[in-house]
Amino acid sequence: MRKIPAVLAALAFAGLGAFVPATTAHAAANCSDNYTDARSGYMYAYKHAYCETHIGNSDSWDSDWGNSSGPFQGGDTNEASSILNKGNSYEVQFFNGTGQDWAGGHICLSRDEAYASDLSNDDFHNDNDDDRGEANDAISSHRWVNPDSNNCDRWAT
Ligand SMILES: [Ca+2]
Repeated sequence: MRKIPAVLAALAFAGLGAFVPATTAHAAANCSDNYTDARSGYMYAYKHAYCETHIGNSDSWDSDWGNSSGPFQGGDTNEASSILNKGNSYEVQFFNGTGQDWAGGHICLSRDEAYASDLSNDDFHNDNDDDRGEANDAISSHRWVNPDSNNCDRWAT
């Protein structure tokens, strides 16, 4: 369901509810509900999968989720397990590291994808081993990037 826009996903669940395990339907509906309620132009991060336990949100950038400034601070770093993009015109690029050089491992979340409900399915772009999920509990900064730019080498799903 992650490839389907939130509105269509909601419709699909309404129509196919009898065929979807209740736990899966509830979990996916949570990110869908959060997306509906999210502020336009903002990105969100959550401590747990399926958009449970809000960490923070921002219409700006933050080069260090572990410092004491900006929208994400202190214990927010290395905590996100699901993410959401309700931006108006840009995609969100998340980084394993910190700093305004915006270097190192990254993963992007598109507005079309809307949310990644479980980062244990996602790796940073420079992670080419066979393990999965290294983006989970490992995001430490983010910025908005133009969808026409070549900044994103991997996309969250
Ligand atoms: Ca910060």
